[in-house]
Amino acid sequence: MRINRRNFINLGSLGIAGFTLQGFVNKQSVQGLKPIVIATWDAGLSANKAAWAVLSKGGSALDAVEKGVMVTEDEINCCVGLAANPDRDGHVTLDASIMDHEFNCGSVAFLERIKHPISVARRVMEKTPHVMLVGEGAQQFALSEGFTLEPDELSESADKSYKEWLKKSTYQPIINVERQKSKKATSQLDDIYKAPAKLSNGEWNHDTIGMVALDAKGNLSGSCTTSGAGFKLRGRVGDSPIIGAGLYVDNEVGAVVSTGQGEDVIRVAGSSAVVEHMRQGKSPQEACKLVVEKIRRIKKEKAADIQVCFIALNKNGEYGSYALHTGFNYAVHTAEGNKLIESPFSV
Ligand code: SD4
Repeated sequence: MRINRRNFINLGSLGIAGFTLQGFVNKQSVQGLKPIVIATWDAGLSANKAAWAVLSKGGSALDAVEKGVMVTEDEINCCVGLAANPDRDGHVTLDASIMDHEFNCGSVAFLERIKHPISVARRVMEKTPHVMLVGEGAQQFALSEGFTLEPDELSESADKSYKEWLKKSTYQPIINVERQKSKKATSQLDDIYKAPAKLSNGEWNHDTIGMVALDAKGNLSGSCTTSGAGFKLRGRVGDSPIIGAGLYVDNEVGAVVSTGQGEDVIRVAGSSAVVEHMRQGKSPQEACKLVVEKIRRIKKEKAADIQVCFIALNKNGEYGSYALHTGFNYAVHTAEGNKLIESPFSV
């Protein structure tokens, strides 16, 4: 969902968020309660609400993270799901992954015309001996599982953005800090990637929802679903469906999900790396920070042109996040309510 300030206030007044703490900077990983669910970006508020409906009744973290992100996949004019921006050839292609507390995992990538990629990913996990299905094969599998083939057409807002993009057919990244907005792309990847950003017109601009949850039984699960990067090269797949990169769950330690420029999350096996830092005793926030800083070191001056963010939840219900740049937020739902937290960041 592209949420501008006005929509954001409306969400609050509609009671979608129990309460919000916009502007609150989470300085430390927070001692959490059980059950708990956390999800990326402001769209996480409504996704959390659906996940909480499962968790609060004693449901499993796995069901919660599927039901939660389905809400975002369903949004009209959303950045996630079939209403999102298309690739360069004008087709929406979707990636998703899911992982439970027993290292079971499933994912789909380059999936077209299926409304709920997260549920297809779950079927891959539960009904096949595989972890990942892509493209036409993933679509065929979805159809064989009873999913419906949706029309091959763009949402109204995506159609508008695509026509606008076609005028130049180039892409300058929009960075989520004002001072960087005028910078030129420094690599081909940056050129094709539309970085998650808060635009100067107040709209949020991102393409992914990632969610991790701890249920009443103490089990962790995670999910991630995305349209990837708007106007990407056809066939481009990001971090979100790559287990260990966009999502990782180790029930002894914690669960992590990422958003931002997937290429740079993949090259450091980002979510798995965050889990390993937590295993070594780091708090969720410290663990996220270590991996973000590694990406910053690798990217050098090109780090100015990308955004990368992680959220992490450990076995004790403690959570935290870290982003490369300002502008990233995430939603946390416990028995105390549903709140939006501004993430700490590196530069
Ligand atoms: C990707 N990580 O495909 C995703 C993009 C994203 O908000 O997070 N956008 O690289």
